[in-house]
Amino acid sequence: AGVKGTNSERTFIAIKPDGTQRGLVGKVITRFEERGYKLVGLKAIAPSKELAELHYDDLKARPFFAGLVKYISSGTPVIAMVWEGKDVIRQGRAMIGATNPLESAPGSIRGQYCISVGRNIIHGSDCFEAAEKEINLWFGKAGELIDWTPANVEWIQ
Ligand code: 3AN
Repeated sequence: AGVKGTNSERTFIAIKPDGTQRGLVGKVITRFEERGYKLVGLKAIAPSKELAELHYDDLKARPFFAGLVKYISSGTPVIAMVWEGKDVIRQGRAMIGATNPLESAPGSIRGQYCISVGRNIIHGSDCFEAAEKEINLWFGKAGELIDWTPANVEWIQ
């Protein structure tokens, strides 16, 4: 997940099947770009059941787990991304908003686009360890992430 606490910190962000179906991919990407973050990995993937189960491994005891895995591995593309920049893990979570739409602030992504906890359009790593695990899980193959320097970086970081 890059280097924690530096400008090269990285997080895993995914637009879930409902976000893709609702045509919210561009809006989500725009928010991260405009905030000042750098896109270092991006792919559309229809996750297998196994990948969905590994991704939500820590929720396997929860009653909604089977339904969650079915929804993530439904065949509709998940837009998997890695974003890089200062405090991107915590800022990403703040931009996404609370899990429960009743608690997600109106200006956040979920606060603007979601009304249901089970269909909350986007995922973001919740800590450095989760980011490491998730980036490795979704972008584990060599060459899938690209290091590059945006022209305007000194204005942002
Ligand atoms: P977050 O996505 O904000 O990190 P988690 O990790 O607690 O939240 O939950 C992961 C995903 O599981 C949520 N994004 C949502 O899709 C689903 N989920 C969480 N709580 C519920 C619930 N009570 N009922 C149905 N689905 C849920």
